[in-house]
Amino acid sequence: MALDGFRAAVKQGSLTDAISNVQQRTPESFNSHTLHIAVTGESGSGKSSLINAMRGLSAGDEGAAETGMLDTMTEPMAYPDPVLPGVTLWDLPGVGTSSFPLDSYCKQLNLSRFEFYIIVGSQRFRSDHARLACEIQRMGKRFYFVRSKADMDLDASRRQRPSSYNEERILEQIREDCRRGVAAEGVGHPQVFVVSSWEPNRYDFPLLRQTLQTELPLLKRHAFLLSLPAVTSPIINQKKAALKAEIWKIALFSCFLAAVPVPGLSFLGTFVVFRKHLFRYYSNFGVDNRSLSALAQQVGKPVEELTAVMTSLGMTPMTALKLLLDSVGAAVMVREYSWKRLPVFGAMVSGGVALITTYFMLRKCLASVADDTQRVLSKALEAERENTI
Ligand SMILES: Nc1nc2c(ncn2[C@@H]2O[C@H](COP(=O)(O)OP(=O)(O)OP(=O)(O)O)[C@@H](O)[C@H]2O)c(=O)[nH]1
Ligand SMILES: [Mg+2]
Repeated sequence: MALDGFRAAVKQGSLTDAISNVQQRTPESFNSHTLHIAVTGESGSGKSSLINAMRGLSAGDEGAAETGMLDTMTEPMAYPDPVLPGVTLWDLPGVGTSSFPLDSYCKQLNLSRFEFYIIVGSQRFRSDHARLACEIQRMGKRFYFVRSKADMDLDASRRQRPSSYNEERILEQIREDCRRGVAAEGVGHPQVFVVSSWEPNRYDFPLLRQTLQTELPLLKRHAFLLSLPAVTSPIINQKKAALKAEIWKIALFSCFLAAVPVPGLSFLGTFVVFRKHLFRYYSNFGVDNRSLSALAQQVGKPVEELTAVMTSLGMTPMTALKLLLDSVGAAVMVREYSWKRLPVFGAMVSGGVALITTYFMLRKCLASVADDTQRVLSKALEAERENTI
């Protein structure tokens, strides 16, 4: 997917243009992107059978995923969806086995590399599912919860209470149990489907396929937005490196200014230089007040939500003033005290302090403005994701 316009806007420090570039993309522009869907869940819950059913295959057919009572799977296996364009279904080992205990499951399988998830459960909603749902939420990603083996539940109910048997009521009870379980993890409107992979024409199986098909362009856009922070990071680092390379020149200027024998000039000069460059960094990266307001408006969020992630705001000129008072103040005292007796020594001390203070403070500022830019962009993209679905 062409990202030149987006990259150029970030490089120029125009975050609003970068977000406009994203907003202007039509759903069709994501068609070429392959959505990687991880089918995960407890061991033996019917993940592989679900993938086979989604691909119109039965266990044992050529190219079908391995199913059975034994958990032998160690590596995720990829299966292209034959109907949905640009969809790869990944059959994952079950969670909570001796090879894949819950605590290390996400890390072992590098779960974050997938873009969308289907959590498959075959019994009551369990804590393993809750943990998986939480982890997926934490990554800013989405999932469907599929409750499999509905045929077994219905069968059991028919045998136990044949007189009061009501298929739709039982299915709704199962859906409700799953929804409650997922919602308890803070997921607003969990999408729950009750299916039987043995009967792909019944229960919620057709709805699952239909929903996936309908939401596909949005899910692909969501995945695209999630991939952007990784694209912006090297651009911001490059900008940071370029600005960092010139800090020593600015520091040298402060040093000369500090050596001039005018009382207070050292302090004032360093402060003015610092203030000028701090504001320059803000506008260079596109996180000055005006740009932030425009960006917030563009993504439909209050500006406070964007500024909340910025740590460099603690480095206002006033705080810098305080810092400078502490560090440069000492040098000024030395210089002013020793000026008459040891003028060269005085000038060297105040110049040296101004050089070191300016150099390290500007480096620190630059690093935090660059980090803030990455965080603000991620926040703006997160807002865009919320606007997507
Ligand atoms: N009755 C019924 N049995 C099912 C259904 N789906 C899967 N099974 C059975 O459940 C068992 C496990 O199914 P798999 O698809 O291998 O489950 P899995 O989640 O891939 O298992 P692991 O990969 O070992 O974690 C198999 O014996 C399947 O035949 C279903 O919808 N209904
Ligand atoms: Mg399997």
